[in-house]
Amino acid sequence: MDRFLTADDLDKALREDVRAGLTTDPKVLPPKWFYDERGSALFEEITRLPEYYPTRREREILTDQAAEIAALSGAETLLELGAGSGEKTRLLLDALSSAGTLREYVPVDVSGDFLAAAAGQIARDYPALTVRPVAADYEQHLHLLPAGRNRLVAFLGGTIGNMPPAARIGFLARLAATMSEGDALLLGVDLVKGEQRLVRAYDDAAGVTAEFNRNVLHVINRELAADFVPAAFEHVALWNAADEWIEMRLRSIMDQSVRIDRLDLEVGFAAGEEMRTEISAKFRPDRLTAELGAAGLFPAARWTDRAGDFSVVLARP
Ligand code: AVJ
Repeated sequence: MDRFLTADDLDKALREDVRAGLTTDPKVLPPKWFYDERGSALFEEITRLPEYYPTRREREILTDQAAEIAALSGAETLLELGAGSGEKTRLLLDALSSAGTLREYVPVDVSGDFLAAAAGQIARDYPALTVRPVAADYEQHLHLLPAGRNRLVAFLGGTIGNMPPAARIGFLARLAATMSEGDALLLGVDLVKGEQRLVRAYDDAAGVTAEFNRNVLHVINRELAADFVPAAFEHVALWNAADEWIEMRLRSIMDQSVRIDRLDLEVGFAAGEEMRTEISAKFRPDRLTAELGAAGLFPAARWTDRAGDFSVVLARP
């Protein structure tokens, strides 16, 4: 496995993010730290909730369109950013294998351990494929990913919505800079829709998303020897209409002070104080086309599910 990111790098990044985020006003934590083993399991549970439609809608699109995606891309390499647990991956691998062009699968993820396990399983199930996992942060290491002809870069799930607009535009431009003629980006984005459905998707009745949100506090407790009491924070999900994104926050239910030993830091929270833990931007097709175009990427095809909730775009440099 190629490793551009070690456990030490991750540890340092977490320390920097937590120190910076808890010493600024308003406080903020980046969403990438949700996903330890428990957080990843909670996210899997979210994808099966009745309120959380994006995963089902994207699966519908990929199921219906995989053969066309394969034909249009003619991909020899599937490079997957933020390699998930594999269901969407398999839809694409099956279609690209049937099309006869695919040789190589490159899953990219920050978690080396998770990646090794997932890649091993894919390698067993697709013996004709070269599987080459890369432990990397796609916000930092795009230029280090393996080059090749006719690559399909898949960035699915709507995860691009976690980046604030400036970061997103930088990311797309850096990605475009690594792409050549014959390469394509397969991008999944959630679409703007009525506020109620959006908020419910991020504030489910069973409270799984609330637990997922608070999981970042468990991660900080374990990794940085902190003493957050997760139950002393309540889950908040709101639609920011001006920016067209969902925000998740953690609201302190009382005046409290938290000690983060490994940072030698003491942080106070006022009762009612809110700390932002995630944005999940929702897109309008025209705005997405404009953003892609600004990065030098041009949609060759776009699909939506039958309900019009989610969109997958195939874009080329
Ligand atoms: C995995 C980033 C696409 O933003 O919808 C789910 C994460 N957060 N519920 C999203 C998430 C709360 C999810 N992504």
